[in-house]
Amino acid sequence: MNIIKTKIIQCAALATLALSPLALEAKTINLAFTQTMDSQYGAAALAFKSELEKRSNHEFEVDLKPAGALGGEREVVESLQLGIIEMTISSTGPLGNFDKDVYLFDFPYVFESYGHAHRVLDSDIGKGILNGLSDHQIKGLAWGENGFRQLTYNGSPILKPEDLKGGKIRTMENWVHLATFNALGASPIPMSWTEVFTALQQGTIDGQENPINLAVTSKLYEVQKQASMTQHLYSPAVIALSQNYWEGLNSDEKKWFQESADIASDVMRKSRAKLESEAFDELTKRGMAIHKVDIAPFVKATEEVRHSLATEMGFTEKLAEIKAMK
Ligand code: EAX
Repeated sequence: MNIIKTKIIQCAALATLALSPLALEAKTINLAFTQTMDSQYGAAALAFKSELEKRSNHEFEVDLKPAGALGGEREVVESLQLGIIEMTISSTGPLGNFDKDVYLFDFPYVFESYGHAHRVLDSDIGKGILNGLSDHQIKGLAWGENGFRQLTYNGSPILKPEDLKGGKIRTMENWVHLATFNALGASPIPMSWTEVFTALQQGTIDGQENPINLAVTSKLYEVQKQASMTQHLYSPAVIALSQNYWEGLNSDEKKWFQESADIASDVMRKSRAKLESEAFDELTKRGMAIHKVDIAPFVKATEEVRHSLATEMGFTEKLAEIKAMK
């Protein structure tokens, strides 16, 4: 082959490459979360991925990083603020440390049902808090759902606050939660979720609290014998982007991200409901004893947190507004 012919072939190959959509390099987004792919977090992340990739004709690709692959929730939120990680679906547990207003959702026995929680999150109060995250370099796209938190533990059944006395219960890194478990008489230990399974296995802690379906997807039944349906907190999740990343998107791209997050939010609520309804049978089958409890004494024991602490934080009116939406 002579040199001219070779050049022509090379040019043609380059031209094809330039026109081919494969030659456009997709923008990859890391989406980090601490729970497994079979949890409601995994379901929401998959929904977001498929919606965004479809809408953007694969101009964006979403790389899912489940099970704490990029760190615990507090670390991931910090990385989002710095623009090191693009996206997360996180419980709001660590968010109050960055934006005080999020603590409003951390008071015990404020939400009475899922309907109540959804009404609040979808109202101006919920939207205001979501939008306020932008002041802290976090773009809250939508509320997702973690769920009502229940206790799992080893030892004798916990049916009233006195049974919790001295129990080493892991809480999220959230001081309203810590105050709540202190008020209940436990010895709370704040810890990242990524360390909980090992801590339960080694007996560093006696128990933990989370939506009951996470005990199935995270195999807590391997290290926990009992569960009590204390329903002490409603825990939202946030579907969030690094604010920096958001600001770099054009208006079409922002629309794709927003629509995909709205769909993921809906998927997350539905997935939580399904997984929670299946969890009781599954955990019983796996050998855990699940106790229904009278929550009245738990509500009473945490009264002080809802009063003094809420007053100190300037939340009295907002909490009353939330309670009235039940
Ligand atoms: O995001 O840390 C926690 O207990 C969270 O609820 C959990 O990881 C789900």
